Amino acid sequence: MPSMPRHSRFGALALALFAAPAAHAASLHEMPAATATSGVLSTTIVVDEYTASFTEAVSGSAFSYKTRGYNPAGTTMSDRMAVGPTLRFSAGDTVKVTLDNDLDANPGTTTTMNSLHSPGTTNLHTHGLHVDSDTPQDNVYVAVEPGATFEYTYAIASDHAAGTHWYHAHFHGNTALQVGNGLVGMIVVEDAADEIPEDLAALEELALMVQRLEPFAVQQIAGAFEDGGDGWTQSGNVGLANGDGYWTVNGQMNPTATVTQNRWTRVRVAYSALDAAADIALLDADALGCEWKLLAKDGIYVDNAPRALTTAHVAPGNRFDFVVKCASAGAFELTAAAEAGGGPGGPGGRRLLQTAETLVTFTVLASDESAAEDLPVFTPKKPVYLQDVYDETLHSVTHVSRTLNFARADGGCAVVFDGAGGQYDGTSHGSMAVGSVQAWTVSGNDKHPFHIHINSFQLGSDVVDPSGYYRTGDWHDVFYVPDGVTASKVYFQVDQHTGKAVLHCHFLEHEDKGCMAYLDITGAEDTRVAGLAATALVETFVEEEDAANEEDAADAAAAGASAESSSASAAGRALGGIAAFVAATSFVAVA
Ligand SMILES: [Cu+2]
Repeated sequence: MPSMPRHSRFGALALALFAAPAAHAASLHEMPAATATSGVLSTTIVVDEYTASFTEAVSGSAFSYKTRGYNPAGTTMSDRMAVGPTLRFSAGDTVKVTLDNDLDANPGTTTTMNSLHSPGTTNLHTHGLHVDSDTPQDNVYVAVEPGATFEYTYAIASDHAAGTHWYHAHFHGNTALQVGNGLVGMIVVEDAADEIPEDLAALEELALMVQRLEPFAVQQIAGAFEDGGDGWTQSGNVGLANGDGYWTVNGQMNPTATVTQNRWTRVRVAYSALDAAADIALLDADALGCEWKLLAKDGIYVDNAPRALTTAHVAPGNRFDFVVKCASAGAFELTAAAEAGGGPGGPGGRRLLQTAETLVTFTVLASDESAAEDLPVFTPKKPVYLQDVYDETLHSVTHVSRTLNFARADGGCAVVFDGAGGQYDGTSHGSMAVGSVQAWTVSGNDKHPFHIHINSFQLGSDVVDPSGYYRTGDWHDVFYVPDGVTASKVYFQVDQHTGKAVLHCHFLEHEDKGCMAYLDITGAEDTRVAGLAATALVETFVEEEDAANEEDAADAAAAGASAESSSASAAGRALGGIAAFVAATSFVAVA
Protein backbone atom coordinates (compact mmCIF):
# COMPACT_ATOMS: atom_id res chain seq x y z
CA MET A 1 0.00 0.00 0.00
CA PRO A 2 1.17 3.54 -0.54
CA SER A 3 2.59 5.00 2.62
CA MET A 4 0.80 8.33 2.35
CA PRO A 5 -0.89 9.40 5.56
CA ARG A 6 -4.24 7.94 6.26
CA HIS A 7 -6.95 9.67 8.19
CA SER A 8 -9.68 8.05 10.15
CA ARG A 9 -12.89 9.84 9.39
CA PHE A 10 -14.79 7.34 11.48
CA GLY A 11 -12.34 7.65 14.34
CA ALA A 12 -13.50 11.17 15.02
CA LEU A 13 -17.08 10.05 14.97
CA ALA A 14 -16.61 6.96 17.06
CA LEU A 15 -17.17 8.65 20.40
CA ALA A 16 -20.49 9.99 19.28
CA LEU A 17 -21.34 6.55 18.01
CA PHE A 18 -20.58 4.98 21.36
CA ALA A 19 -22.61 7.60 23.18
CA ALA A 20 -25.63 7.11 20.97
CA PRO A 21 -25.76 3.89 19.02
CA ALA A 22 -27.03 4.46 15.50
CA ALA A 23 -30.77 4.52 15.24
CA HIS A 24 -32.54 2.00 13.06
CA ALA A 25 -29.65 -0.43 13.32
CA ALA A 26 -30.50 -3.68 11.63
CA SER A 27 -30.40 -6.96 13.46
CA LEU A 28 -27.52 -9.23 12.61
CA HIS A 29 -28.00 -11.09 9.37
CA GLU A 30 -27.41 -14.80 9.79
CA MET A 31 -25.37 -15.84 6.81
CA PRO A 32 -26.98 -18.56 4.67
CA ALA A 33 -25.53 -21.97 5.40
CA ALA A 34 -24.66 -24.78 3.04
CA THR A 35 -24.79 -27.83 5.30
CA ALA A 36 -23.71 -31.39 4.76
CA THR A 37 -26.38 -34.08 4.88
CA SER A 38 -25.61 -37.80 5.02
CA GLY A 39 -21.92 -37.04 4.78
CA VAL A 40 -22.03 -34.87 1.68
CA LEU A 41 -22.14 -31.11 1.23
CA SER A 42 -22.93 -30.01 -2.28
CA THR A 43 -23.37 -26.38 -3.18
CA THR A 44 -22.80 -23.89 -5.96
CA ILE A 45 -21.24 -20.52 -5.30
CA VAL A 46 -21.65 -17.86 -7.98
CA VAL A 47 -19.06 -15.12 -8.29
CA ASP A 48 -20.52 -11.98 -9.78
CA GLU A 49 -20.36 -8.22 -9.86
CA TYR A 50 -23.03 -6.21 -8.12
CA THR A 51 -23.56 -2.71 -6.85
CA ALA A 52 -23.27 -2.25 -3.13
CA SER A 53 -25.37 0.64 -1.85
CA PHE A 54 -25.06 1.87 1.67
CA THR A 55 -26.45 4.48 3.92
CA GLU A 56 -23.41 5.05 6.03
CA ALA A 57 -24.29 4.34 9.66
CA VAL A 58 -22.79 7.43 11.25
CA SER A 59 -23.16 10.24 8.74
CA GLY A 60 -26.34 9.01 7.09
CA SER A 61 -24.76 9.64 3.69
CA ALA A 62 -25.49 7.31 0.83
CA PHE A 63 -22.89 5.81 -1.39
CA SER A 64 -22.60 2.97 -3.82
CA TYR A 65 -19.98 1.21 -5.81
CA LYS A 66 -19.45 -1.74 -8.07
CA THR A 67 -17.92 -4.68 -6.31
CA ARG A 68 -17.80 -8.46 -6.43
CA GLY A 69 -19.51 -10.96 -4.19
CA TYR A 70 -20.42 -14.59 -3.61
CA ASN A 71 -24.04 -15.27 -4.55
CA PRO A 72 -25.07 -11.61 -4.76
CA ALA A 73 -28.07 -12.18 -7.02
CA GLY A 74 -31.51 -11.81 -5.53
CA THR A 75 -30.20 -10.15 -2.42
CA THR A 76 -31.27 -6.69 -1.43
CA MET A 77 -28.03 -4.80 -1.16
CA SER A 78 -29.43 -1.61 0.28
CA ASP A 79 -28.14 -2.49 3.72
CA ARG A 80 -25.44 -5.09 3.40
CA MET A 81 -22.70 -6.62 1.31
CA ALA A 82 -22.82 -10.11 -0.15
CA VAL A 83 -21.04 -12.73 1.94
CA GLY A 84 -20.72 -16.32 0.82
CA PRO A 85 -22.69 -19.15 2.38
CA THR A 86 -21.21 -20.69 5.51
CA LEU A 87 -20.01 -24.17 4.64
CA ARG A 88 -20.89 -26.46 7.56
CA PHE A 89 -19.73 -30.06 7.60
CA SER A 90 -18.05 -32.66 9.79
CA ALA A 91 -14.92 -34.76 9.82
CA GLY A 92 -15.24 -37.57 7.30
CA ASP A 93 -17.57 -35.65 5.00
CA THR A 94 -17.18 -34.96 1.30
CA VAL A 95 -17.53 -31.29 0.39
CA LYS A 96 -18.37 -30.37 -3.19
CA VAL A 97 -18.32 -26.72 -4.17
CA THR A 98 -19.06 -25.72 -7.72
CA LEU A 99 -17.55 -22.32 -8.32
CA ASP A 100 -19.46 -20.53 -11.10
CA ASN A 101 -17.55 -17.51 -12.35
CA ASP A 102 -19.97 -14.94 -13.77
CA LEU A 103 -17.48 -12.07 -13.63
CA ASP A 104 -16.89 -9.88 -16.66
CA ALA A 105 -14.27 -10.97 -19.17
CA ASN A 106 -10.73 -9.94 -18.40
CA PRO A 107 -9.85 -6.64 -20.07
CA GLY A 108 -6.58 -7.96 -21.45
CA THR A 109 -4.32 -10.95 -21.65
CA THR A 110 -1.10 -9.77 -20.04
CA THR A 111 0.04 -11.85 -17.11
CA THR A 112 3.40 -10.55 -15.97
CA MET A 113 4.60 -12.34 -12.84
CA ASN A 114 3.81 -10.41 -9.67
CA SER A 115 1.81 -7.76 -11.46
CA LEU A 116 -1.81 -7.01 -10.72
CA HIS A 117 -3.70 -8.66 -13.55
CA SER A 118 -6.75 -10.68 -14.64
CA PRO A 119 -9.41 -9.12 -12.41
CA GLY A 120 -12.05 -11.52 -13.75
CA THR A 121 -10.27 -14.79 -13.02
CA THR A 122 -10.98 -16.47 -9.71
CA ASN A 123 -10.60 -19.63 -7.61
CA LEU A 124 -11.14 -20.77 -4.03
CA HIS A 125 -8.84 -21.23 -1.04
CA THR A 126 -10.16 -23.10 1.99
CA HIS A 127 -8.21 -21.18 4.61
CA GLY A 128 -7.48 -23.40 7.61
CA LEU A 129 -8.58 -26.77 6.29
CA HIS A 130 -6.12 -29.64 6.57
CA VAL A 131 -6.74 -31.02 3.09
CA ASP A 132 -4.75 -31.75 -0.04
CA SER A 133 -3.24 -28.93 -2.08
CA ASP A 134 -3.79 -30.75 -5.37
CA THR A 135 -6.85 -30.52 -7.61
CA PRO A 136 -9.73 -30.99 -6.90
CA GLN A 137 -8.95 -29.80 -3.36
CA ASP A 138 -7.15 -26.68 -2.13
CA ASN A 139 -5.14 -25.91 -5.25
CA VAL A 140 -4.76 -22.14 -5.47
CA TYR A 141 -3.11 -22.47 -8.88
CA VAL A 142 -6.48 -23.29 -10.42
CA ALA A 143 -7.71 -20.48 -12.67
CA VAL A 144 -11.47 -20.32 -13.14
CA GLU A 145 -11.89 -17.93 -16.04
CA PRO A 146 -14.91 -15.66 -16.54
CA GLY A 147 -17.82 -17.75 -17.80
CA ALA A 148 -16.33 -21.01 -16.54
CA THR A 149 -17.23 -23.27 -13.65
CA PHE A 150 -15.00 -25.51 -11.57
CA GLU A 151 -15.97 -28.25 -9.15
CA TYR A 152 -13.90 -28.58 -6.01
CA THR A 153 -14.26 -31.81 -4.07
CA TYR A 154 -12.67 -31.83 -0.63
CA ALA A 155 -12.20 -35.12 1.20
CA ILE A 156 -12.40 -34.10 4.85
CA ALA A 157 -10.36 -36.61 6.84
CA SER A 158 -12.15 -38.67 9.46
CA ASP A 159 -9.79 -37.20 12.07
CA HIS A 160 -10.12 -33.58 10.91
CA ALA A 161 -10.39 -31.27 13.92
CA ALA A 162 -13.50 -29.14 14.42
CA GLY A 163 -13.06 -25.43 13.95
CA THR A 164 -13.86 -22.02 12.54
CA HIS A 165 -12.27 -21.38 9.16
CA TRP A 166 -13.06 -19.37 6.06
CA TYR A 167 -12.68 -19.36 2.31
CA HIS A 168 -11.70 -16.66 -0.11
CA ALA A 169 -10.55 -16.00 -3.65
CA HIS A 170 -6.84 -16.66 -4.12
CA PHE A 171 -5.78 -16.08 -7.71
CA HIS A 172 -2.23 -14.70 -7.68
CA GLY A 173 -2.49 -11.25 -9.25
CA ASN A 174 -5.97 -10.29 -8.08
CA THR A 175 -6.25 -11.66 -4.54
CA ALA A 176 -6.20 -8.22 -2.93
CA LEU A 177 -8.80 -6.89 -5.35
CA GLN A 178 -11.21 -9.80 -4.96
CA VAL A 179 -10.85 -10.33 -1.21
CA GLY A 180 -10.86 -6.55 -0.77
CA ASN A 181 -14.14 -6.54 -2.66
CA GLY A 182 -15.56 -9.10 -0.27
CA LEU A 183 -15.19 -12.54 -1.86
CA VAL A 184 -15.19 -14.29 1.51
CA GLY A 185 -17.27 -16.80 3.43
CA MET A 186 -17.00 -18.87 6.59
CA ILE A 187 -16.32 -22.56 7.09
CA VAL A 188 -17.38 -24.44 10.20
CA VAL A 189 -16.15 -27.95 10.81
CA GLU A 190 -18.69 -29.14 13.36
CA ASP A 191 -17.64 -30.42 16.75
CA ALA A 192 -17.68 -34.19 17.08
CA ALA A 193 -19.56 -35.68 20.03
CA ASP A 194 -16.44 -36.59 21.95
CA GLU A 195 -14.33 -33.59 20.91
CA ILE A 196 -15.33 -30.87 23.38
CA PRO A 197 -17.40 -30.78 26.60
CA GLU A 198 -21.14 -31.34 26.13
CA ASP A 199 -21.93 -28.11 27.96
CA LEU A 200 -19.98 -26.17 25.38
CA ALA A 201 -21.34 -28.04 22.39
CA ALA A 202 -24.88 -27.28 23.54
CA LEU A 203 -24.47 -23.50 23.57
CA GLU A 204 -26.29 -21.14 21.25
CA GLU A 205 -23.88 -19.85 18.66
CA LEU A 206 -23.29 -16.82 16.50
CA ALA A 207 -20.94 -16.64 13.52
CA LEU A 208 -19.41 -13.28 12.63
CA MET A 209 -17.61 -12.68 9.34
CA VAL A 210 -15.81 -9.43 10.15
CA GLN A 211 -14.44 -7.39 7.27
CA ARG A 212 -12.64 -4.09 7.12
CA LEU A 213 -13.51 -2.74 3.69
CA GLU A 214 -11.48 0.04 2.14
CA PRO A 215 -13.13 1.20 -1.09
CA PHE A 216 -10.57 3.90 -1.79
CA ALA A 217 -7.65 1.48 -1.47
CA VAL A 218 -9.47 -1.06 -3.63
CA GLN A 219 -10.02 1.64 -6.24
CA GLN A 220 -6.30 2.34 -6.26
CA ILE A 221 -5.54 -1.35 -6.63
CA ALA A 222 -8.02 -1.69 -9.49
CA GLY A 223 -6.42 1.28 -11.20
CA ALA A 224 -3.01 -0.38 -11.01
CA PHE A 225 -4.01 -3.49 -12.99
CA GLU A 226 -1.70 -3.91 -15.96
CA ASP A 227 -4.49 -5.12 -18.20
CA GLY A 228 -6.36 -1.89 -18.01
CA GLY A 229 -8.30 -1.90 -14.81
CA ASP A 230 -11.69 -3.41 -14.43
CA GLY A 231 -14.29 -0.71 -14.58
CA TRP A 232 -14.43 -0.41 -10.84
CA THR A 233 -16.47 2.64 -10.04
CA GLN A 234 -17.82 4.41 -7.07
CA SER A 235 -20.26 7.23 -6.70
CA GLY A 236 -21.48 9.35 -3.83
CA ASN A 237 -18.56 8.03 -1.88
CA VAL A 238 -19.06 10.20 1.22
CA GLY A 239 -15.47 11.31 1.11
CA LEU A 240 -13.68 8.08 1.80
CA ALA A 241 -9.99 8.80 1.59
CA ASN A 242 -7.00 6.52 1.48
CA GLY A 243 -6.81 4.53 4.68
CA ASP A 244 -10.44 5.11 5.50
CA GLY A 245 -12.46 2.04 5.80
CA TYR A 246 -15.57 0.72 7.36
CA TRP A 247 -16.43 -2.42 9.20
CA THR A 248 -18.98 -4.96 8.16
CA VAL A 249 -20.14 -8.00 10.07
CA ASN A 250 -21.87 -10.62 7.96
CA GLY A 251 -21.99 -7.89 5.32
CA GLN A 252 -23.73 -5.31 7.53
CA MET A 253 -22.55 -2.12 9.12
CA ASN A 254 -23.05 -1.95 12.87
CA PRO A 255 -25.76 -4.61 13.26
CA THR A 256 -27.39 -5.51 16.55
CA ALA A 257 -27.52 -8.94 18.14
CA THR A 258 -28.95 -10.40 21.31
CA VAL A 259 -27.63 -12.64 24.03
CA THR A 260 -29.44 -13.79 27.17
CA GLN A 261 -28.61 -12.69 30.69
CA ASN A 262 -26.77 -15.33 32.75
CA ARG A 263 -26.32 -17.62 29.77
CA TRP A 264 -23.13 -18.48 27.90
CA THR A 265 -23.18 -17.71 24.19
CA ARG A 266 -20.55 -18.97 21.81
CA VAL A 267 -19.30 -16.66 19.03
CA ARG A 268 -17.12 -17.52 16.05
CA VAL A 269 -15.16 -14.69 14.42
CA ALA A 270 -13.28 -14.68 11.12
CA TYR A 271 -11.42 -11.53 10.07
CA SER A 272 -10.67 -10.31 6.57
CA ALA A 273 -9.01 -7.05 5.53
CA LEU A 274 -6.69 -5.75 2.86
CA ASP A 275 -3.82 -4.74 5.08
CA ALA A 276 -5.08 -3.68 8.49
CA ALA A 277 -4.57 -5.72 11.60
CA ALA A 278 -6.98 -4.91 14.42
CA ASP A 279 -7.56 -5.27 18.11
CA ILE A 280 -11.01 -6.59 18.92
CA ALA A 281 -12.44 -6.04 22.39
CA LEU A 282 -15.63 -5.50 24.37
CA LEU A 283 -16.94 -2.07 25.39
CA ASP A 284 -19.25 -1.41 28.32
CA ALA A 285 -19.28 -5.09 29.21
CA ASP A 286 -17.72 -4.73 32.65
CA ALA A 287 -20.70 -2.78 33.92
CA LEU A 288 -22.92 -5.72 33.01
CA GLY A 289 -20.67 -8.23 34.73
CA CYS A 290 -19.79 -9.91 31.44
CA GLU A 291 -17.23 -12.67 31.32
CA TRP A 292 -15.38 -13.01 28.02
CA LYS A 293 -13.24 -16.07 27.38
CA LEU A 294 -11.24 -17.46 24.51
CA LEU A 295 -11.96 -20.91 23.11
CA ALA A 296 -9.94 -21.16 19.93
CA LYS A 297 -7.63 -19.29 17.58
CA ASP A 298 -7.46 -19.94 13.86
CA GLY A 299 -10.02 -22.70 14.28
CA ILE A 300 -8.09 -24.78 16.79
CA TYR A 301 -9.09 -24.95 20.45
CA VAL A 302 -6.45 -23.71 22.84
CA ASP A 303 -5.31 -26.02 25.62
CA ASN A 304 -7.08 -25.54 28.92
CA ALA A 305 -9.88 -23.53 27.33
CA PRO A 306 -11.77 -21.34 28.04
CA ARG A 307 -8.99 -18.83 28.62
CA ALA A 308 -9.27 -15.32 30.05
CA LEU A 309 -9.46 -12.75 27.28
CA THR A 310 -9.02 -9.00 27.21
CA THR A 311 -8.15 -8.19 23.59
CA ALA A 312 -8.01 -10.37 20.50
CA HIS A 313 -5.22 -9.40 18.13
CA VAL A 314 -6.25 -10.21 14.59
CA ALA A 315 -4.41 -9.85 11.32
CA PRO A 316 -6.13 -10.51 8.01
CA GLY A 317 -6.98 -14.21 7.99
CA ASN A 318 -7.06 -14.81 11.74
CA ARG A 319 -10.07 -16.30 13.51
CA PHE A 320 -11.01 -16.57 17.15
CA ASP A 321 -13.87 -18.21 19.01
CA PHE A 322 -15.09 -16.94 22.34
CA VAL A 323 -17.81 -17.41 24.92
CA VAL A 324 -19.52 -14.54 26.70
CA LYS A 325 -21.92 -14.44 29.65
CA CYS A 326 -23.34 -11.29 31.26
CA ALA A 327 -24.80 -11.01 34.76
CA SER A 328 -27.03 -8.03 33.99
CA ALA A 329 -29.34 -6.98 31.21
CA GLY A 330 -28.24 -4.01 29.12
CA ALA A 331 -26.11 -3.34 26.09
CA PHE A 332 -22.45 -3.75 25.23
CA GLU A 333 -20.43 -3.63 22.06
CA LEU A 334 -17.88 -5.72 20.26
CA THR A 335 -15.39 -3.17 18.92
CA ALA A 336 -12.40 -3.13 16.62
CA ALA A 337 -9.48 -0.73 16.43
CA ALA A 338 -7.69 -0.94 13.12
CA GLU A 339 -3.98 -0.51 12.78
CA ALA A 340 -3.29 3.00 11.54
CA GLY A 341 -1.24 3.55 8.44
CA GLY A 342 -2.24 0.33 6.77
CA GLY A 343 0.55 -1.73 8.23
CA PRO A 344 4.26 -1.11 8.32
CA GLY A 345 5.59 2.28 7.39
CA GLY A 346 2.54 4.18 8.44
CA PRO A 347 2.78 7.40 10.38
CA GLY A 348 3.53 7.16 14.04
CA GLY A 349 4.41 3.52 14.18
CA ARG A 350 2.94 0.34 12.93
CA ARG A 351 0.80 -0.56 15.88
CA LEU A 352 -0.67 2.88 16.35
CA LEU A 353 -4.32 1.97 16.54
CA GLN A 354 -7.18 4.07 15.33
CA THR A 355 -10.10 4.77 17.64
CA ALA A 356 -12.14 1.66 18.33
CA GLU A 357 -15.31 1.43 16.28
CA THR A 358 -18.39 -0.68 16.76
CA LEU A 359 -18.64 -4.06 15.09
CA VAL A 360 -21.80 -5.35 16.74
CA THR A 361 -24.03 -3.87 19.45
CA PHE A 362 -25.26 -6.62 21.73
CA THR A 363 -28.40 -6.40 23.80
CA VAL A 364 -28.38 -8.61 26.87
CA LEU A 365 -31.98 -9.74 27.24
CA ALA A 366 -33.26 -9.94 30.81
CA SER A 367 -33.91 -13.45 32.03
CA ASP A 368 -35.10 -15.15 35.22
CA GLU A 369 -32.73 -18.05 34.78
CA SER A 370 -29.96 -18.44 37.31
CA ALA A 371 -26.39 -17.78 36.31
CA ALA A 372 -24.88 -20.52 34.20
CA GLU A 373 -22.02 -22.33 35.85
CA ASP A 374 -18.48 -21.98 34.66
CA LEU A 375 -17.74 -24.11 31.66
CA PRO A 376 -15.42 -27.00 32.36
CA VAL A 377 -11.79 -26.35 31.61
CA PHE A 378 -10.88 -28.62 28.74
CA THR A 379 -8.29 -29.64 26.22
CA PRO A 380 -10.08 -31.05 23.16
CA LYS A 381 -9.72 -34.36 21.50
CA LYS A 382 -6.76 -33.92 19.18
CA PRO A 383 -5.83 -35.77 16.02
CA VAL A 384 -2.28 -36.87 15.29
CA TYR A 385 -1.55 -33.76 13.26
CA LEU A 386 -2.26 -31.45 16.21
CA GLN A 387 -0.06 -33.23 18.72
CA ASP A 388 2.61 -31.05 20.28
CA VAL A 389 5.83 -30.97 18.31
CA TYR A 390 7.35 -27.71 19.51
CA ASP A 391 9.61 -29.62 21.89
CA GLU A 392 11.51 -32.57 20.48
CA THR A 393 11.49 -34.36 23.82
CA LEU A 394 7.72 -34.43 24.29
CA HIS A 395 7.15 -37.15 21.71
CA SER A 396 10.69 -37.91 20.57
CA VAL A 397 10.38 -36.07 17.27
CA THR A 398 13.24 -34.61 15.27
CA HIS A 399 13.09 -31.02 14.13
CA VAL A 400 14.09 -29.96 10.65
CA SER A 401 15.27 -26.42 11.28
CA ARG A 402 15.25 -23.54 8.85
CA THR A 403 14.83 -19.79 8.87
CA LEU A 404 12.15 -17.84 7.06
CA ASN A 405 12.33 -14.10 6.60
CA PHE A 406 9.71 -11.86 5.09
CA ALA A 407 12.20 -9.35 3.79
CA ARG A 408 11.40 -5.86 2.57
CA ALA A 409 11.09 -5.82 -1.23
CA ASP A 410 9.37 -4.00 -4.07
CA GLY A 411 5.64 -4.08 -3.57
CA GLY A 412 5.91 -5.25 0.03
CA CYS A 413 8.01 -8.27 0.82
CA ALA A 414 9.92 -11.30 -0.39
CA VAL A 415 10.19 -14.83 0.99
CA VAL A 416 13.71 -15.78 2.05
CA PHE A 417 14.52 -19.28 3.35
CA ASP A 418 17.89 -19.82 5.01
CA GLY A 419 19.18 -16.63 3.43
CA ALA A 420 18.14 -17.49 -0.11
CA GLY A 421 15.10 -16.87 -2.25
CA GLY A 422 13.11 -13.83 -3.04
CA GLN A 423 9.90 -12.79 -4.63
CA TYR A 424 7.74 -15.43 -6.25
CA ASP A 425 8.91 -16.48 -9.71
CA GLY A 426 6.62 -19.44 -10.35
CA THR A 427 9.13 -21.99 -9.13
CA SER A 428 9.60 -23.77 -5.84
CA HIS A 429 11.43 -22.17 -2.92
CA GLY A 430 12.60 -25.62 -1.82
CA SER A 431 11.15 -28.81 -0.44
CA MET A 432 10.29 -30.61 2.75
CA ALA A 433 9.45 -34.24 3.44
CA VAL A 434 5.98 -35.45 4.30
CA GLY A 435 6.13 -36.93 7.78
CA SER A 436 8.76 -34.45 8.95
CA VAL A 437 8.52 -31.93 11.78
CA GLN A 438 9.46 -28.44 10.70
CA ALA A 439 11.00 -25.95 13.13
CA TRP A 440 11.15 -22.52 11.56
CA THR A 441 12.62 -19.35 12.96
CA VAL A 442 10.47 -16.65 11.41
CA SER A 443 11.29 -12.97 11.10
CA GLY A 444 9.68 -10.06 9.33
CA ASN A 445 6.22 -11.18 10.43
CA ASP A 446 6.02 -8.18 12.70
CA LYS A 447 5.46 -6.32 9.42
CA HIS A 448 3.97 -9.02 7.19
CA PRO A 449 1.45 -11.57 8.48
CA PHE A 450 2.85 -15.05 7.88
CA HIS A 451 0.31 -17.53 6.52
CA ILE A 452 0.80 -21.12 5.45
CA HIS A 453 -1.73 -23.38 3.80
CA ILE A 454 -2.72 -26.97 4.70
CA ASN A 455 -0.65 -27.51 7.88
CA SER A 456 -1.19 -25.22 10.87
CA PHE A 457 1.79 -24.39 13.03
CA GLN A 458 2.25 -24.00 16.76
CA LEU A 459 4.17 -21.43 18.74
CA GLY A 460 7.23 -22.52 20.67
CA SER A 461 8.47 -21.94 24.17
CA ASP A 462 10.06 -18.59 23.32
CA VAL A 463 6.72 -16.76 23.35
CA VAL A 464 6.61 -13.70 25.57
CA ASP A 465 3.23 -11.95 25.57
CA PRO A 466 2.19 -9.93 28.61
CA SER A 467 -1.41 -10.01 27.42
CA GLY A 468 -1.52 -13.80 27.46
CA TYR A 469 -3.12 -13.97 24.00
CA TYR A 470 -0.20 -15.86 22.51
CA ARG A 471 1.11 -18.82 24.48
CA THR A 472 3.44 -21.73 23.96
CA GLY A 473 1.72 -24.54 22.10
CA ASP A 474 -1.03 -22.38 20.54
CA TRP A 475 -1.88 -23.26 16.95
CA HIS A 476 -2.19 -20.66 14.20
CA ASP A 477 -2.21 -20.44 10.45
CA VAL A 478 -1.64 -16.66 10.38
CA PHE A 479 0.85 -15.10 12.75
CA TYR A 480 1.49 -11.36 12.83
CA VAL A 481 3.56 -10.36 15.84
CA PRO A 482 2.15 -7.33 17.66
CA ASP A 483 4.27 -4.79 19.49
CA GLY A 484 5.14 -6.03 22.94
CA VAL A 485 5.13 -9.66 21.87
CA THR A 486 8.20 -11.68 21.03
CA ALA A 487 7.95 -15.08 19.41
CA SER A 488 10.13 -16.27 16.58
CA LYS A 489 9.70 -20.05 16.54
CA VAL A 490 6.95 -21.97 14.80
CA TYR A 491 6.63 -25.73 14.51
CA PHE A 492 4.44 -27.95 12.40
CA GLN A 493 3.95 -31.44 11.18
CA VAL A 494 4.05 -32.05 7.46
CA ASP A 495 1.15 -34.44 7.74
CA GLN A 496 -0.02 -36.84 5.02
CA HIS A 497 -0.44 -34.45 2.12
CA THR A 498 2.23 -34.15 -0.53
CA GLY A 499 2.20 -31.43 -3.19
CA LYS A 500 2.64 -27.72 -2.81
CA ALA A 501 2.85 -26.03 0.56
CA VAL A 502 1.91 -22.44 -0.23
CA LEU A 503 2.91 -19.67 2.13
CA HIS A 504 2.62 -15.92 1.83
CA CYS A 505 2.11 -12.57 3.46
CA HIS A 506 -1.58 -12.10 4.26
CA PHE A 507 -1.45 -8.43 3.34
CA LEU A 508 -2.78 -9.59 0.03
CA GLU A 509 -1.45 -6.82 -2.18
CA HIS A 510 2.00 -7.87 -0.99
CA GLU A 511 1.15 -11.44 -1.92
CA ASP A 512 -0.04 -10.41 -5.40
CA LYS A 513 3.20 -8.51 -5.89
CA GLY A 514 5.43 -11.45 -5.04
CA CYS A 515 5.47 -12.08 -1.29
CA MET A 516 4.52 -15.70 -1.81
CA ALA A 517 6.29 -19.01 -2.16
CA TYR A 518 5.67 -22.70 -2.21
CA LEU A 519 7.68 -25.66 -1.01
CA ASP A 520 7.36 -29.05 -2.66
CA ILE A 521 6.25 -31.63 -0.13
CA THR A 522 8.01 -34.81 -1.15
CA GLY A 523 7.59 -38.46 -0.19
CA ALA A 524 4.71 -40.93 -0.04
CA GLU A 525 1.20 -39.55 0.34
CA ASP A 526 -0.38 -40.28 3.74
CA THR A 527 2.93 -40.47 5.61
CA ARG A 528 2.62 -39.15 9.15
CA VAL A 529 5.14 -38.12 11.75
CA ALA A 530 6.27 -41.28 13.49
CA GLY A 531 5.50 -41.91 17.13
CA LEU A 532 2.42 -39.72 17.53
CA ALA A 533 -1.08 -40.80 18.52
CA ALA A 534 -4.41 -39.00 18.78
CA THR A 535 -5.48 -37.95 22.26
CA ALA A 536 -8.90 -37.84 23.90
CA LEU A 537 -10.83 -34.92 25.35
CA VAL A 538 -9.69 -33.95 28.83
CA GLU A 539 -12.19 -32.07 31.01
CA THR A 540 -11.56 -30.54 34.39
CA PHE A 541 -14.64 -29.63 36.36
CA VAL A 542 -13.37 -26.66 38.25
CA GLU A 543 -14.08 -26.57 41.98
CA GLU A 544 -14.59 -23.11 43.43
CA GLU A 545 -11.08 -22.98 44.78
CA ASP A 546 -9.64 -23.99 41.43
CA ALA A 547 -11.77 -21.43 39.71
CA ALA A 548 -10.23 -18.77 41.91
CA ASN A 549 -6.80 -20.06 41.00
CA GLU A 550 -7.71 -19.90 37.36
CA GLU A 551 -8.64 -16.26 37.72
CA ASP A 552 -5.42 -15.62 39.59
CA ALA A 553 -3.57 -17.24 36.74
CA ALA A 554 -5.30 -14.98 34.27
CA ASP A 555 -4.51 -11.95 36.37
CA ALA A 556 -0.89 -13.00 36.71
CA ALA A 557 -0.61 -13.45 32.98
CA ALA A 558 -2.21 -10.08 32.37
CA ALA A 559 0.21 -8.52 34.81
CA GLY A 560 3.15 -9.66 32.78
CA ALA A 561 4.13 -13.02 34.18
CA SER A 562 3.72 -14.70 30.83
CA ALA A 563 7.31 -15.67 30.25
CA GLU A 564 7.26 -17.79 33.37
CA SER A 565 3.74 -19.02 32.87
CA SER A 566 4.55 -20.06 29.30
CA SER A 567 7.33 -22.20 30.63
CA ALA A 568 5.02 -23.57 33.25
CA SER A 569 2.42 -24.34 30.62
CA ALA A 570 5.03 -26.06 28.52
CA ALA A 571 6.11 -28.18 31.43
CA GLY A 572 2.52 -28.83 32.36
CA ARG A 573 1.53 -29.87 28.87
CA ALA A 574 4.16 -32.56 28.95
CA LEU A 575 2.39 -34.09 31.93
CA GLY A 576 -0.86 -34.22 30.03
CA GLY A 577 -4.50 -33.66 30.86
CA ILE A 578 -5.69 -32.72 34.32
CA ALA A 579 -2.23 -32.90 35.77
CA ALA A 580 -1.12 -30.34 33.22
CA PHE A 581 -3.85 -27.94 34.19
CA VAL A 582 -3.16 -28.31 37.89
CA ALA A 583 0.57 -27.96 37.39
CA ALA A 584 0.30 -24.86 35.24
CA THR A 585 -2.31 -23.27 37.44
CA SER A 586 -0.57 -23.86 40.71
CA PHE A 587 2.71 -22.52 39.36
CA VAL A 588 1.18 -19.32 38.14
CA ALA A 589 -0.92 -18.88 41.26
CA VAL A 590 2.23 -19.11 43.35
CA ALA A 591 4.02 -16.69 41.06
CU1 LIG B 1 3.64 -8.30 3.46
